[in-house]
Amino acid sequence: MARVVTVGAAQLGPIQKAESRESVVERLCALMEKAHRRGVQILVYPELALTTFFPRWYMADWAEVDRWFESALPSNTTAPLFAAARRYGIGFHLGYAELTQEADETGKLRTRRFNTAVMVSPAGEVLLKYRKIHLPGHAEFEAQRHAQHLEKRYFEVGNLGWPVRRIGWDGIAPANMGLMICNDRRWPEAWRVMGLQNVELVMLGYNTPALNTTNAGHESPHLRVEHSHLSVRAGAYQNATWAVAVAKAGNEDGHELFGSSIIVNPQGQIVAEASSWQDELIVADADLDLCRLGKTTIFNFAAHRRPEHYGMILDRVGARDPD
Ligand code: ING
Repeated sequence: MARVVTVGAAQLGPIQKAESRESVVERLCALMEKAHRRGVQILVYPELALTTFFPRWYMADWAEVDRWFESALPSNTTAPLFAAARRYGIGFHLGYAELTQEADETGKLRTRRFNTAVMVSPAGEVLLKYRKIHLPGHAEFEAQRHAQHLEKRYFEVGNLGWPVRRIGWDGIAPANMGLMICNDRRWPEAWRVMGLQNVELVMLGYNTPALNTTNAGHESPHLRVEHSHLSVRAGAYQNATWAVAVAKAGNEDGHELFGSSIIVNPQGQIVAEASSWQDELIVADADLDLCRLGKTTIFNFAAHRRPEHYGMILDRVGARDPD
């Protein structure tokens, strides 16, 4: 019996600083209603899907910063999305800024902030949670930049690893699902940690500037999309998994993010791609058994990997010239 799951990528157009959460949640629900009409069973929203990409702004006042975070999910504001999921029987992935009171590795209870993504069942249960590990950009204000990219200031490095979990519910075949977020897609390590857990469906959201934030000119717009697609296609192919990569796109208060959301099969082929920079739904029937070919031949890790030669990948952080 083939395990086919109909997945949807719910690309979001721009969210302006001034747009309310309520308005955004209405947009998310409208996309979910459209997904329901298209027979979607799992719907993937972008990274930080409830707000503008606020790390582009320097904020000195932490009370102002925390207004971009969720201290509970669901909350009164996001409850309509959870209600829609129950109504339509759709599971969904959502990226958001997580504010939590939690002990750190020293055992000290304190306020902690993460760039987080969750996979939620139609019944509203959080089945999988991930906190972004690869945080790009910088931690302090940099005057020369056309836009800041302060994820290292506002978020801690994620502390949940890259968990993969076999997830199913009434109506869909169980699948090994995993999450990553945005910049993670550029690092093969993130894909391989999930590949070693036999992941079959990787879900990721992204907010990626269409222009280099220092306007240094390199990596022109078409290359930025190409590098995003290259990363996702390579990760999916080299770990024989489906991947859904979903953008928040468009011009947010004068700063452009590119769209080009894609659904990629375990052969690394793009099977669906968004064509706008607005709210847009793309859909694909993901036959999870397509993962088997790669996992049992070219990427049969047990048969072909040689970890005894991979030590440098763990031992070294930065690159350095040969001795
Ligand atoms: N955004 C970007 C991303 O990794 C970036 C940051 C852009 C890094 C372009 C490198 C090149 O897609 C986030 N939010 O990680």
